[in-house]
Amino acid sequence: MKTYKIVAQTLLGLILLASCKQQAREEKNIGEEPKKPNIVFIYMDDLGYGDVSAYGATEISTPNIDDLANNGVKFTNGYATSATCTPSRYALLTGVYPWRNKDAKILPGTAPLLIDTTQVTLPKMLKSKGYHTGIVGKWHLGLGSGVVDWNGHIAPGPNEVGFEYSYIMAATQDRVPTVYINNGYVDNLDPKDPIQVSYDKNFEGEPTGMDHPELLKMKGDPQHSNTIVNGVPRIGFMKGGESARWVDEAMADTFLAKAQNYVRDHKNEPFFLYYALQQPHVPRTPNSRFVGATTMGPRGDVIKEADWCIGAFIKTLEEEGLLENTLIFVSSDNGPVLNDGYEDSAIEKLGNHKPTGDFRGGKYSLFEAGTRIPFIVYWKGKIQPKVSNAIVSQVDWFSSLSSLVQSDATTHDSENLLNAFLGNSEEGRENLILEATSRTAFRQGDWVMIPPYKGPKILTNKGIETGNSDQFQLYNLKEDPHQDENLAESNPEKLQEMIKAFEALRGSGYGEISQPEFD
Ligand code: NG6
Ligand code: CA
Repeated sequence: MKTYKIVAQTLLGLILLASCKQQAREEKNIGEEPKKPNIVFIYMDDLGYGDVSAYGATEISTPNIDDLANNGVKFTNGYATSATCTPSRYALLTGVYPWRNKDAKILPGTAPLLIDTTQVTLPKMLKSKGYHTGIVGKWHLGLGSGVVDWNGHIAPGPNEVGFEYSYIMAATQDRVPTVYINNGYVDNLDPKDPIQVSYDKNFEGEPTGMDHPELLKMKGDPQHSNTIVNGVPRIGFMKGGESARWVDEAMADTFLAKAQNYVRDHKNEPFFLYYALQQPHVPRTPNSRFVGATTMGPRGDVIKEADWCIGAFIKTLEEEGLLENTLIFVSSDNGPVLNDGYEDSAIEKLGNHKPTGDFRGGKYSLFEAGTRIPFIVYWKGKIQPKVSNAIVSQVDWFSSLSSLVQSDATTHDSENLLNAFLGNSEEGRENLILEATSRTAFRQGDWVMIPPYKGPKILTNKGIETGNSDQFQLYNLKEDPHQDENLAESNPEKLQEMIKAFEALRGSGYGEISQPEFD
């Protein structure tokens, strides 16, 4: 009986002590500045609107992305600024529409840095507000300022435009150099085996996919048939750097581990992490754990792999006690493509899966599927789950986050849509300029206007319609999301109104551009 009394008293004491401490903590918070949330971008490469089960996919399930979509704000009118990678990433980091910079096109692996080092960038802005800033994954915004020596300090690059930590691939998984770059230095490089890279000509004695098809585990088209690395032929030529070459099947785990370590290393300060996954861009090389995870072959399997990585990454935030204090954006740099240069049976094994959802076009296209992508904002405990139809663009992340951290940095193109992103408002943009391979189109309200452009109407190998036409095109997305009925002739007033509003923002001369061939 006595022992029972002592235990009960001790327990009561402990409870009282705990509640006093809690009260003290709460009191201390009154009048304090709100704590800065960590900010994370989870950015996929070529993931389509219809590739995610929360966005309607039925033939593939993406439970970890779905968790974020279903417990955050799931945008149905969310856009990448461009239907290809480099321009979208440029806009994301600068808050400037990519068509304002004529060099913001798909870059070779040897291209110089596209962002001016004096330019305001999202990571610089966050850094000025006390954030630590890091990038892990795909860069594709150019490196250096001329001819790069891959064996020395590779700069300027991410570290010169605002990132304090960078662990990147230079361009794309299908382009040389096929090495990771750690804060400006090629990782695991043996100085006795220097790297040389060229996009003009091969190095003597180096086998290419063209001359040595017997060395290939995956066949490429002529553009993807230069230097062979790990049995995969690439775009561009490379020699040396054997110990530094990445293993494609380990790339997802490599980037995930770097992203997780970044979180652990910086958990005691506000951080911004741009985690740029490589999937499902070509070459699709799932880790053996995911081979056969779907019936769709490598494209489906790498989507499962990426979804798993996202789950593992979120778990790390949770384990570190950071999930309630981290604002997470999940999206993709452009729409989907099946055949993008390698024979990996993406078309043959597609089955009933619809990567574009109900939209027309795909990567490289001015039709909706080029730029309408999954767009999710998640903040555990702070954002009420909702589906939002507000028109939002990744170019708006800059000004919205600037507002969140109470910076006064804004740009002409980037709108402060913080309330929409946090699910507190349905108000998005009134209009938006869309871009695909340097051509531009205009969305305003429910309407889209595509000016006439020269060039192929369809990329035949890919089966993707480009949006090119001799005529103006006008669609009402509310009634006709698949853009089947061109209303330009039947509604000339609306067409003129759209052209006028577009030209007021874009200027004239936009019609001179024609689409380069991507087949
Ligand atoms: C194209 C490549 C394509 C892909 C793309 C970049 C050819 C014919 N096609 O030029 O395979 O690498 O560039 O994709 O070379 S992106 O997602 O980075 O924009
Ligand atoms: Ca891409």
